[in-house]
Amino acid sequence: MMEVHIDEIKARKVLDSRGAVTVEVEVSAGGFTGMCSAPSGASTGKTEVISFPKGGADSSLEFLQKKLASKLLGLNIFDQKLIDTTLMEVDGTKNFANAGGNLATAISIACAKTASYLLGIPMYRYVGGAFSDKLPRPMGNVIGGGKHSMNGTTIQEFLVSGQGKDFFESMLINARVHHRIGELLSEKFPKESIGLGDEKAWTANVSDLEAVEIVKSAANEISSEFKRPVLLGTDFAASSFYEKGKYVYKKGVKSRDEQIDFAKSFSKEFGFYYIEDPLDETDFEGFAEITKGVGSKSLIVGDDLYTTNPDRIRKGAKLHSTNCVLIKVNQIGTLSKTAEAVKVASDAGMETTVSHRSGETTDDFIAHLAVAFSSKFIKTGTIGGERLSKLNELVRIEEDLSSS
Ligand code: 2PG
Ligand code: MG
Repeated sequence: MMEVHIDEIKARKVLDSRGAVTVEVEVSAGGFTGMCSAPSGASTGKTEVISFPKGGADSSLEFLQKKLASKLLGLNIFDQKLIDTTLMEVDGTKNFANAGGNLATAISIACAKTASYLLGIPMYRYVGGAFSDKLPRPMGNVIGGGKHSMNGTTIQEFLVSGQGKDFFESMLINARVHHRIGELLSEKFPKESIGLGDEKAWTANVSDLEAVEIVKSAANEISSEFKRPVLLGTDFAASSFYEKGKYVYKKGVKSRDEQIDFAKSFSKEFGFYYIEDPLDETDFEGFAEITKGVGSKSLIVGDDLYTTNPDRIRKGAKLHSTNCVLIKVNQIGTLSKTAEAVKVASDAGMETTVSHRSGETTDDFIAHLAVAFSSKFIKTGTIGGERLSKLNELVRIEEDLSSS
């Protein structure tokens, strides 16, 4: 293995797209510096690592200065596994309670960027290898609610995925569906102002079923205009409205069995291709029931269910809980563990979707990871600078791939 030692690590506080404090890290080795700033979720899974220790980002920075930096300095930048195990060992907890998962994520990714700069290759190729050449399709949030907005739908996300002739056209289709939904909502509510949620999806006082209709009709229109298919998706984020064994919607309550049937109807009746977290994060068996019912037609995706944790994905694979796994680095805290999660999923024949968080930074590392991991989708919004930094980077990657 080539050896170039880490000679400097700097970290600072910056704000994310919600205006919340997060950390940005710079790692230098051999005259090159990689930088990464970590995102944060709002509908976090119970088993994901914690973003910040009790004292917040300041405690993360103090931990870096007092405990972590001395152990990382001098390590070989190309030994990502050793860097990541050092992060875990020095933290000393299972959930990055001392360092904070956001600091760990930012260091881990910054190291991979520095290594790729030293080699003079893009990060997707450093992480994915010589044969990583598959682009994901964009899965973009167009109407949202749940924990991402005030007074929106109970279901957290209604998504679309344009199947354009190239990545640019796919993301343009998603943006056009988003625009069209804005028009449809203002026709429906001429006297009300309509807003955008955390991920820049529309948020309005519509029921979940009204949202289904609006998304379907806008997607159909834009699909005809472009003469390209537009897939429909949803992220229930069901744990966020699960209370004492029931699913509590703004309008009405569903039992577990009713929720399972409702989730299946998204595939069977409404024609949705992508269905994320339709049940509470502990219900591996219920997920399996949905996958058994509609998994041949639709992707059933585990996010809070797995929290990018290889052991939980192994359990889901054994039980056939889902046929797709959502991948978020800061749910598990390191690139090595994330790559292991992807491997477990792929070995079990499951697809992966690399995802943003609702509180994002303009960092584009997930664009590179989606290509490195040959993921089927990248879920990263439709509009908004912090979302477009990833989407536009994929346009550049597509160009890079077609010229190589
Ligand atoms: C999700 C994500 C991203 P958050 O649930 O999939 O859309 O939300 O980052 O709030 O967990
Ligand atoms: Mg989710």
